[in-house]
Amino acid sequence: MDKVVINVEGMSCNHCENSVIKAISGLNGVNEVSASAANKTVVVEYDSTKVTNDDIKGAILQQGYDVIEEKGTYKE
Ligand SMILES: [Cu+2]
Repeated sequence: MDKVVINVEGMSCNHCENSVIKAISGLNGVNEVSASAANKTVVVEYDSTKVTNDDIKGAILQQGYDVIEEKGTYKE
């Protein structure tokens, strides 16, 4: 399982966190998602053979939030 931390701009409350979590959870291959408006981060645990970072970023952008940078990917 791979894990990525993504810096996301624009999340301001619980509702924002939930929309991002819901969008990413809907992608095939995503195992676990957490989002923090306070930290401006989204952490995703996923299977890289099924879903890519670009797919995940796309889901965030589609919700109307900006992806600032990918802080790092690592295997778990
Ligand atoms: Cu919000």
